Amino acid sequence: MNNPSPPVVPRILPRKDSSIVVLTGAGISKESGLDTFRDANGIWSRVSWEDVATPEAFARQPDRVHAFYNMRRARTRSIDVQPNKAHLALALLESLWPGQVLIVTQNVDSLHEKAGSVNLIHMHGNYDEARCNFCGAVVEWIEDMSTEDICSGCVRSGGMRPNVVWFGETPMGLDEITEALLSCDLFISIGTSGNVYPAAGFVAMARRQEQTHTVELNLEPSSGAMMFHEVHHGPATVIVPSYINALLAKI
Ligand code: BV8
Repeated sequence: MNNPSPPVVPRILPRKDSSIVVLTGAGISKESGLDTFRDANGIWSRVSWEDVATPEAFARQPDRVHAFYNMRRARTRSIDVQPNKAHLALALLESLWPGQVLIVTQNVDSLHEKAGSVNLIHMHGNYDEARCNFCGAVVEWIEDMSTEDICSGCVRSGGMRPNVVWFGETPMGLDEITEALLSCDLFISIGTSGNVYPAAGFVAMARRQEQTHTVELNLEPSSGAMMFHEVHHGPATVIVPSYINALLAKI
């Protein structure tokens, strides 16, 4: 039995009425069985984002883009992919913390919702939804998608796409996210490499406020690790519950 990891000891404990913004990336879903993007055998090591995650790619080869998202959506819906202790710790924080807790996820899976998180923004969308390129209608989508599918809004086919944000497209919820970042007391970044903007710039935005404390909880230092006041490295299912429990022990 390997030795249990030592508990994470927060360097600064926020006031009980503090507002908290949490940014998550693919690393928080890794221990649920979903691949990250830029790790050694990550998604972008097998397929180029220019071929499957841009509007140009969808216009050029929609079937290939649909196949990419159909495979990932089906993987997420398989029974062995469930929220892990890190997702559950964040849902517990939201339910018990006296102050405001907002989760901003770059992930397009629904594991935060399944863990019980409610105050949640999918800034890169969600592949459990489809959007019509013609009329903009957004509907829940759990099966495979193809160019044959007909929009329930405008009744046209060929326009249905995953409701995700591709490179070069504007992320969702930016006004609400910016407002929360510029007024929060604690910004926590979990499971993201800090390579994709504007999310990678959120720590700098949060630090514009003198009172905001910034924490990175990641398997290893991200590209922006030096921007954080406090960093803890290890698997999310270990360091996130440990950090959250230390916060909740204070209330
Ligand atoms: C925008 C789609 C303007 C959904 C994704 C040149 C051309 C075009 C664009 C640009 C350009 N140069 C810069 C840009 C901007 C571009 C960008 O940043 N490009 C990068 C590559 C340089 N950004 C955009 O285009 C964005 N839009 O800028 O619009 C704008 C801006 C502001 C205001 C108005 C308009 C749109 C970006 C969204 C692109 N869509 N995906 C999907 O298919 O999933 S990006 C993709 O990367 C995912 O969404 C993913 O979430 C995101 C970030 O990746 P991470 O989540 O960080 O995952 P990664 O694998 O990188 O890292 C995982 C981390 O976890 C690692 O650090 C690892 O150590 C850690 N980890 C692993 N295991 C664990 C763990 N941690 C804890 N525990 C573990 N067990």
